[in-house]
Amino acid sequence: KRAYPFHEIEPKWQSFWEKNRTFRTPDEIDTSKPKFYVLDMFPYPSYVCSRRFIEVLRAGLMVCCSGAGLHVGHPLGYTATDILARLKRMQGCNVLHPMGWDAFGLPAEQYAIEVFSTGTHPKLTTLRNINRFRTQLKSLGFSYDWDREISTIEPDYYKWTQWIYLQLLKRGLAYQAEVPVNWCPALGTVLANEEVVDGVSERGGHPVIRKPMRQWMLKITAYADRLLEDLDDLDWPESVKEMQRNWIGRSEGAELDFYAVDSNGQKRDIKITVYTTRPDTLFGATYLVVAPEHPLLSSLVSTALSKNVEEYKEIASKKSDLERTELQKEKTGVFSGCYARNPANGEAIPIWVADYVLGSYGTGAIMAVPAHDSRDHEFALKYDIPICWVVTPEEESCVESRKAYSGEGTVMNSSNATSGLDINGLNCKEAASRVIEWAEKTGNGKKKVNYKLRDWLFARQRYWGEPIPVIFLEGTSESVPLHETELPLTLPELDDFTPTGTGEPPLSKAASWVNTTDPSSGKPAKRETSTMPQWAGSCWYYLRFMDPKNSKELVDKTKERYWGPVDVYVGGAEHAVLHLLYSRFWHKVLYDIGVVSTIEPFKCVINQGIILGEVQYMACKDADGNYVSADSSDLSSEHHQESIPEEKVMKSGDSFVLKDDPNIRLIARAHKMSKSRGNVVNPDDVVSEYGADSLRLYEMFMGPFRDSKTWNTTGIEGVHRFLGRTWRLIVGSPLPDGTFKDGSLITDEQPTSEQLRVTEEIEGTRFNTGISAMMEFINAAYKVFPVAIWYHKSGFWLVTNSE
Ligand code: ANZ
Repeated sequence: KRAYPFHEIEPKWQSFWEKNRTFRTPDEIDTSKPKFYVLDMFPYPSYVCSRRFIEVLRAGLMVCCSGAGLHVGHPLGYTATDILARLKRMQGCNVLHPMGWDAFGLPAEQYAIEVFSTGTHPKLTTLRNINRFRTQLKSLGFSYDWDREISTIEPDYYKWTQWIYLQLLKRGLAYQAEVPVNWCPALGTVLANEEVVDGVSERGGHPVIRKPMRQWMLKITAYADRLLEDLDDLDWPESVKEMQRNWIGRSEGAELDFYAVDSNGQKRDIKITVYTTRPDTLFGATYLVVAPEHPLLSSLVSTALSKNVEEYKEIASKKSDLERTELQKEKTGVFSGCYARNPANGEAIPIWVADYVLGSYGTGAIMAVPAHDSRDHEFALKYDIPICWVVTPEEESCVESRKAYSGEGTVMNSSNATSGLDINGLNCKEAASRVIEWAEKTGNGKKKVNYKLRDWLFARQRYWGEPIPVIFLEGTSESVPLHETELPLTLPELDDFTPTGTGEPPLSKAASWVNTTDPSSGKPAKRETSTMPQWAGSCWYYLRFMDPKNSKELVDKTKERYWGPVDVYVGGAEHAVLHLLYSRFWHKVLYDIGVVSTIEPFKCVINQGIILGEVQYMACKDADGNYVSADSSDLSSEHHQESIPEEKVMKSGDSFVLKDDPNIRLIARAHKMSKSRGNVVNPDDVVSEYGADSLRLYEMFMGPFRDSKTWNTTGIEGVHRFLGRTWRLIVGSPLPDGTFKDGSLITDEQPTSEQLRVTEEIEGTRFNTGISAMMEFINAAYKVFPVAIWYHKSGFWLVTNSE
């Protein structure tokens, strides 16, 4: 039996494809044919290093630093899109299936700084990583049109990223503002809210603090409603759409005005406006809370309490928004010494300062209704503030349960002759509209829609990014955009690009680049020294693939109209709110200025599942070294765990046991692949041992494409054998003269039902079941054809099957 010679087959075809540019999509195409644009989220060609990995590299413990590379998660998505691209080509579509590099940004720069000495230019490390990624992708046999390869760090490309920025400026969608930003001292830059997770930087896990700074912002909030509404018609995972909805966070309510009062109950000239989604509970507001960063706070606080409040503000400034708003966290606050008048019933209620209210949301102040909001309830109990029930729950009362009732019901205790407001007996919805109506009539407030979405902080104090095409007239903070003809504004060479630590961007060190003149007035000017954030280049790259070499336009209109939007976009679920929201925003702006013809960039988005490392089996052992079953009731902390190799493990029902002693149940668990666990599978190793097709086929066969799956080496051997059998059935059997010839199994017949089934499964992206169908087919074929049928130029050959 002949071994499947993938070592010969794969390089042969890969170089054939390369030489003949087989998968090239020509510039001029027959546009009467249907199109199919299938895209992978282009990779970030930089290793996102763990701290430990960097330490190991630094200590020289790793002999060779191969740097970046693909992990087995990449080929999962790339194989799926490759299958779709090949299928659609066979079905007669014009297919666009390109690949490129998202190569600017913090991780790439951090990689250059941390792994190599500060003298290594990020461009160097980035280009090297790109070369490695490209070689790996080619060795996997993907059918990309390499003629369309783009990289976000090339001036030809970022010229257009800068051009889009100028359009944003022109439309007032880019502006400068002094805002409290997420400052990361370790990375020496500010970060977007989306880049801060649990109070630390998403990349690297460095602490982040809040600090006011003057920054470029993009007005994504101006598109909040459209970003929300247009989600409905997209063929995207429901979970991603829901994450975007929550991120945009639209809520309807009211802004209500409370006036501060002095100790005699006299109205002072300080108006505190609160945002509430429950105006129906106005009579139940027994205190107000202002955020520690509220601008009116200093004028509210009594001298006796100002030291208290200052200390509290200091502590709060060190916490992240997430920490502050976490429901489980104990609420803290300090009394301001000041009172306000509830406009509905005239009562004076205390004003507190508490960090569970955020300065950046709504108005930064709330009316607290402890009876009907759990945070307020907890706070009121802790600080002994009255609780006033104003909504009767439909079911049993919550008064005894000492819990807030936040549901709907009938309003009570809510009538006052002086204010003229009476909402008793109404249901919550009616009551809410009545309160808004009353507030608008009496000048106490108005209806208000709020969004959680914030404007996008669009500047980084880092070197490795697109320069922002703006200058400042010397001595002023007046910004002047570059003229479009001055683009691209290229990034200057710098020897030392490390962050300065002061917030002053590294580019400020490039004196000859920074100092320039304003072309229209001839006056001296300075360039903006912050760069664009990592996400800029990826916001629009899918458009450039349609027309990658155009030097006159971002994309030719006719080409865009033919190829847009992307039909299938495959990538990781981690991009649900960052990249996928930002690019939708830019796309809509480009739509508004007539650059693109569709309102959405990606018709269908699919998230591939995560590939977990091989299942690891652990046995429990007691202090004397005896195995104890994992389901034993007398397991205690004295027991430790021992890793058991797979060959000593046996399946028993739903669980795993020791082969030698089936009474001993084991713990079986799959973990995320990580260097520290030592369970990382390197795709290069798999390719050299089993071939690219085995890797690809295995990853598609592992399970449903969207689910997370565990790696299993036995599984890859299985599909490798299947490939061998298939090959032997079709091309690998000897001819009568003992030689092997290229050829194909020929039939004039209609497609078999298996063939149709495979097409259906691929179109439904159920690759694993499609492969099962092929396996069934090959098994059946071995039974039906005792011989393999060979076609040769000189006629037909009948060949005895070798199996
Ligand atoms: C009174 C009230 C009574 C509230 C009640 C809720 C329940 P959304 O927009 O859905 O997130 N809130 C307003 N601004 C806030 C801020 N800056 N930081 C923290 N909390 C804030 O929820 C809006 C509700 O969250 C508002 O409605 C307000 O509390 C609180 F029974 O006002 B509510």
